[in-house]
Amino acid sequence: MKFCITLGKQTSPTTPILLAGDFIKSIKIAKEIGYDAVEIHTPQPKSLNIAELNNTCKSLDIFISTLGTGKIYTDYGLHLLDENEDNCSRLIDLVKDYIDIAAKIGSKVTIGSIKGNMPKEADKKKYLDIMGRNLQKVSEYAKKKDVIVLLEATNRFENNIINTGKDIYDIITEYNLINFEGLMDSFHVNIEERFIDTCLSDVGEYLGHIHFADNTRMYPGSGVFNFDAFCRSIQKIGYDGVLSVECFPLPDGITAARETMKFFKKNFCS
Ligand code: LER
Ligand code: MN
Repeated sequence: MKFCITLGKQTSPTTPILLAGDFIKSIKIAKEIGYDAVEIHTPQPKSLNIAELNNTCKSLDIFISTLGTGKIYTDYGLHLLDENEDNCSRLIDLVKDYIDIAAKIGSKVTIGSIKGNMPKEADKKKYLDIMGRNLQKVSEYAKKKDVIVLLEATNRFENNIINTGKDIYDIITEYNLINFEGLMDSFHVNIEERFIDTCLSDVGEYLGHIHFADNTRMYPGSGVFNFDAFCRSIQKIGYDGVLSVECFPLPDGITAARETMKFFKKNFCS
C-alpha cells in the first residue's frame, strides 16, 4: 500500500487539494508527514520542472502517482462529451500534453471532471459512445507512451456520466480502453453507490487508485462515511496500490494531512 496526498499551486476551503504552493516544498512536507507519493494538479503540465521533480523524488524516495487534468475543464470548459470535433481535438491534445509529461516523471494521468455532462434527458447511450470514442483516442496515445490513464467515477452533481465502479468497468471493457484503470473516490462513492462493500470489486481488475475524503469532503475519519466497510473491502479484494487523500484543506492542509496519515496507519498498518 502506498499513501499519497494531493498537491496544487493553489487551494481553497472548497478545493480538495491539501498542500498548496511550490511543488518541491510540498513534496518535502508530504515526505516529512510520512507520505510515499503525491499527485499533482496543475493547469500547465508543460511548465513543471521535470528534472527538479525527478531529482527531488529520487533523493526523498517518494513518487508522483498521477497528474490531475481537472483544470482543463475548470479553466477552458473543455470536456469529453462535446459534439464539436474541434473542441474535442483541442481537449485530446491537452490530455496528450499531460501524458507526455507523465511519461517523463513516471506517473499516471487522471481523467475525472473533464468527462463533462450530458444535456438533461439526453440519450445516455449516444453520449457514452461519444465518450468511449474520445477515450479510445486517449488510450491509443497512452499506450504509445506507456502511460496509465485513471478514469474516475465522480458524483452526478459534477458529472452525470460514469458515476459508479460498474460504469468504469463497462466503458473500459466495451471500448477496449488499453492502458486504462479505474479510480474510485470515497466522497463520490458515498453519493452514488448502493453498496460500499462491493463497489470497489465492481471495477474488477482495473482498479488502480483510490481517493479518500469523508462525506463532507473533510479528511477521512472526520465525518460519517462508513470507512469500516470501505477499508475492509480494500483488504478483501487484495488491493495493494495507491491510497490518496483528496480532501479539503480543513482546518488547514497540514492538519488534514497529519490526521489522514493517522487514519491510514490505523486502518492499513495494524
Ligand atoms: C473531483 O471531484 C475529483 O474527485 C477529482 O479527483 C477529479 O479529478
Ligand atoms: Mn477524486
